[in-house]
Amino acid sequence: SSSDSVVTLLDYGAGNVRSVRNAIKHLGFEIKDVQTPQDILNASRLIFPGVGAFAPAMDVLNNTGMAEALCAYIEKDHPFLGICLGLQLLFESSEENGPVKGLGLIPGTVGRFDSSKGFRVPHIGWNALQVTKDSEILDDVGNRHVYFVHSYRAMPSEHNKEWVSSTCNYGDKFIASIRRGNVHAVQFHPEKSGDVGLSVLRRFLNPKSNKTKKPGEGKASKLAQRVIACLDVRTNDNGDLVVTKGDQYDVRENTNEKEVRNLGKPVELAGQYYIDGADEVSFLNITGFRDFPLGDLPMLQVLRHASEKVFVPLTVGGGIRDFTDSTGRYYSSLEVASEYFRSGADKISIGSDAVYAAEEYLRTGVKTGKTSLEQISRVYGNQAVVVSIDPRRVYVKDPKDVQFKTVRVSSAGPNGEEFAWYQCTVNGGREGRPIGAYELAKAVEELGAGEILLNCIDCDGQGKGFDTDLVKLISDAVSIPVIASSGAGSVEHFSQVFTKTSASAALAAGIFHRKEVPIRSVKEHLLKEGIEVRI
Ligand code: 1PR
Repeated sequence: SSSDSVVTLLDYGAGNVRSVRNAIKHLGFEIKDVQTPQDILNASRLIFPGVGAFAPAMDVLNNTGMAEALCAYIEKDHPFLGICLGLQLLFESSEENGPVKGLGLIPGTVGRFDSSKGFRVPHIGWNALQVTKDSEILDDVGNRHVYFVHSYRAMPSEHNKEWVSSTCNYGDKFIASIRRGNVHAVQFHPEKSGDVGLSVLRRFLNPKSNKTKKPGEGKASKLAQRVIACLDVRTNDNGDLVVTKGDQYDVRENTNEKEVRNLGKPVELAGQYYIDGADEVSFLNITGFRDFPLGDLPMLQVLRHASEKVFVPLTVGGGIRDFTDSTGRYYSSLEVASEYFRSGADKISIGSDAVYAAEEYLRTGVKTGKTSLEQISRVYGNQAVVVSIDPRRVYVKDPKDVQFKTVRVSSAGPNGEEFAWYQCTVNGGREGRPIGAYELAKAVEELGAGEILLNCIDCDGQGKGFDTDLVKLISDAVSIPVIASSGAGSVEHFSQVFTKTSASAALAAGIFHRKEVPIRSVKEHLLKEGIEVRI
């Protein structure tokens, strides 16, 4: 194939660059993987998606001689595109588990966002760029949103301003992209930013493409609230993997066959929701607590196929914990999560295992570093780890009757109770545990969770709205983003949860599977209510 359609990709094996591969292929290019430093020097154009943490990345680059080759390649002004950590590594150093020396091509130190400024860290979601220099590859971005997911950022200064091509406001005005000649790097994820992101990659890969500026028609000004489509997945009674949906977690039809509700095929539905404007797509393997996720390969196949056509973040949960299979082979939760990442997941979500980890942590006050939550966030970064909470509302007459945090409920309980706590459950809501959602959320934030997916068994599938008492309790309790889930039945339910709580995202399933309300209508309603959304 002519070198014109070949892109050299530097994948040092730290995590999920499958989505970058898929985006490059989607744009009609072939990939040549870097095997040796010489491959870098021979490249006609090079894409470097940095994934994971700064220090391990620099270790690999230094130990393989790739750091030196990268610097030589960039100093010759050959076409280069760094993504996320691939931008940060160009700087002098980073404070992440640092200070750690970077490639030193751009003056400045990469530092952590300061959550005390009231901005949730990690910075996860769709934000707006202020383009400060003609950067060519950003010509189609205009005022559209692009997807960020990071806790560290590089700051513009007198010493690096010749490099800065765009900034983004999130507490700090940080560097969103750099450009000098043919050398580009972006802090956001073009492979996860929908059609806007694909246009950035297309312009990098096709520099001769039409130069006409088509500024995006969006009205991006700040971090958008996310609307997430969720697909509960399990095998039905004759072994097919289907999208199902619980009614208060009961997924069986109330017919005499009591078959598993079947709402469609996972990959098809995910592709449809991407086209309809979902900001993220989540797959929940709801029988993962008993089947072995790597055993039921279909789930990995679903991810591989979905990530070939869904260019917004994919989260997968269900069954992420240590496991010994029937032959006695032990798999750590890290191995299970790594398999999901390799198959195309950008984030994984942990349910039951996080409850056990939080109970243990609250009992001992000690971080062992051995829980699935701690191990996966240490290797992949906490922005890749979501904790999914399955709470059920327990009304109490008097808060003093329980040792868990209670809220004054907006509508009284069956016996006029004015308070409630939210009991966590494991195994898909089947077993109640001695810990409240409030205590769990604060504990898992300490243990390294990057985001909370907050379900509510009572509201699940009822279509009567989110439990805003619960969402407010939890989103006020932590400084990581909280995704409200369960109960969406109308477009108003989405604007209610965003105006009554500080949820960063709203997730829904049934309302979309039952084709009651298209995702686009939800976003148009939110826009009308003055809520920032990605269009
Ligand atoms: O415990 O780590 O194996 O994870 C299990 C995961 O599967 C958890 O995220 C848990 O929430 C989910 N899960 C387990 N059983 C069920 C079930 O329904 N029987 N799904 C289940 C829970 C939450 C969302 C749902 C929202 C919105 N459902 O998937 O989509 O509640 O629903 P709605 O908009 O239709 O109201 P582990």
